[in-house]
Amino acid sequence: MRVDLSLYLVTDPGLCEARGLVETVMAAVRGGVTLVQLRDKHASDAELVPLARRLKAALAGSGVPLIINDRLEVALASDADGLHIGQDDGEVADARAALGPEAILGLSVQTQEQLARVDTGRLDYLGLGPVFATPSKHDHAQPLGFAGLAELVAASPLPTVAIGGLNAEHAREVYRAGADGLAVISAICGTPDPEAAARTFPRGPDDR
Ligand code: TZP
Ligand code: MG
Repeated sequence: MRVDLSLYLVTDPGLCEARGLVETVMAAVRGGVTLVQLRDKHASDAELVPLARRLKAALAGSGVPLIINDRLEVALASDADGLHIGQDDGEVADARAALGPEAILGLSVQTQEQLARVDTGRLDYLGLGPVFATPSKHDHAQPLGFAGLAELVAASPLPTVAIGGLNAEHAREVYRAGADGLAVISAICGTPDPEAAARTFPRGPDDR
């Protein structure tokens, strides 16, 4: 499935708490977010399913797909549009088999070795990062910088989205590295006005 990766919002339960998670996401969508990932490392599946369903209902009609981080069962139970998994979150083949051919399936990649093993035919995109060190992900891999990002993008068989410590100021360098977009948590969720924050990002490489 072709997916618009240009401004990919990843949620964080703490940073989205002030306004409410669904409110925060919808404000960001009004500001131009093209894809939303529900990410919560601590909530149980039973807690996440109703939240995912509310988010899916809120996004209906916006054209913005909902991706679930890590939890295949939550993605299935909430009728989300897709799943994003990391290197230790199970087999891509199993996730694709369970989700079906129409779902969006993304994988996090941090190194050339991981890239060489990517199951290209079953994935829609790769998340590459972290570009910079970030407090939003504990125990993240060694930051890539823009040079490392560019090397991974050049070798990627799939569309790519850069992640990790990114804000609108970095968009030019991310696109110069060849990525298809930016994925952010704090640059949108961690601001008092997520809609305005989203608007500061360019809509792809040719905007601005
Ligand atoms: N994966 C790599 S870095 C990261 C994830 C989920 C966190 C990105 O958050 P922020 O606040 O945009 O740096
Ligand atoms: Mg994961």
